[in-house]
Amino acid sequence: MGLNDDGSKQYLAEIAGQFTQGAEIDAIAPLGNGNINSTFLITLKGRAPTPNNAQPQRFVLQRINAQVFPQPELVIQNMAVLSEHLGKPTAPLSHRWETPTILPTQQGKNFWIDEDGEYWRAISFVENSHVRESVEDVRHAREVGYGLAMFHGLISTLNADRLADTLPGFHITPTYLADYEQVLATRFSADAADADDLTQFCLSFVEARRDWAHVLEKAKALGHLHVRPIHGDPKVNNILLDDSGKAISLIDLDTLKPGLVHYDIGDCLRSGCNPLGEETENWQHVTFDTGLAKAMLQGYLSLAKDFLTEQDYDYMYDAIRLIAFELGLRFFTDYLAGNVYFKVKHPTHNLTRALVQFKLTESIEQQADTLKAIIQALR
Ligand code: GN1
Ligand code: MG
Repeated sequence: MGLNDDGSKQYLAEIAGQFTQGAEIDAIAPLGNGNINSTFLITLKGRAPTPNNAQPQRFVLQRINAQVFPQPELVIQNMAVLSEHLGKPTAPLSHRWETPTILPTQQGKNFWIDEDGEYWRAISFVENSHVRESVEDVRHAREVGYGLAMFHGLISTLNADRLADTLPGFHITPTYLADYEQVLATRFSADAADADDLTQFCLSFVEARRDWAHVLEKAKALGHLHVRPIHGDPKVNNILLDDSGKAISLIDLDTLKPGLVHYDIGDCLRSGCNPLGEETENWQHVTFDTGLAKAMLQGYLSLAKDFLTEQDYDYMYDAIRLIAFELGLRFFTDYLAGNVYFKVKHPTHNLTRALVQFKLTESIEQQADTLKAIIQALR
């Protein structure tokens, strides 16, 4: 059956019922604004919040988009590997930190496949937390950076070989360029003279950065940078805060897989240092805030300096520039392809999103010296 984010309540209740261990459902509500999966918050009847969440009152129900993740069971398997890794005894943490875990079905399985072959899973909900859509101030920026480093630190001892590559090509910019070429060939004549002005702007923008866009993959091939477990999507609204504003969780573990920490650093900064946010319509005025970037990097490096190499710092500026550019390229390609990957609210949504990321990239480029100096001072 087709399902939009409002869903069919009865159908959703049936699916959620697979994970409730007999408890009755009180409420089902859409959660967050993810671009790929469908996510719901389930509240159970007759439960009250407990300190250790032993009998959770709420949990997250998610349908994994199988068009994006060709093997949804591997996404779930990676999360199980992470839970097992985090379950191992370590030195006590200095403050609260929670990582969502998988909740089993009645039959003790990690997911439920519905009659249409869709994969559903339940995940613990981090109580007493809140999420913000954009970075509010320097203190928040520092916490976002700290949260990413906390997560990187926890997974730095996990062997990347234990994680499946759930999304081949994810954050490999040359792969996105190749996809883009293919879509272009089907859309335009050789000179693309038939494209409108905004499309022309995007086409030239990509063209001018085509060679440089290989920078991180080249560094990987040269052995300058090394693959390790990464989060894959550490945007601001995936970092939860407690009431005092401290980072306490990095959620949305769909893209946990082997990669470069640079993908995460770039993604975190492109998301957090864009005060207008990635969904703004006002793309002409998008800028990259280097003050927030400095605070975010300070927060990140306060922990991450322990596991970064000198060469990791050498590619930090490029990473920040590249992931903004890459996301713009992904949105633009999807716009040209007819919006087949990212959920959209209107036909030009992905074009506007691409323009936002390209303007952000431009702003990063204009402030290259400032950013490089910030990174240099923090080494
Ligand atoms: C997608 O679905 P969501 O919002 O968690 C995308 C990320 C992008 C992000 C941009 C698997 O994440 O890579 O950065 O949109 N996830 C995937 O908002 O492609
Ligand atoms: Mg995500």
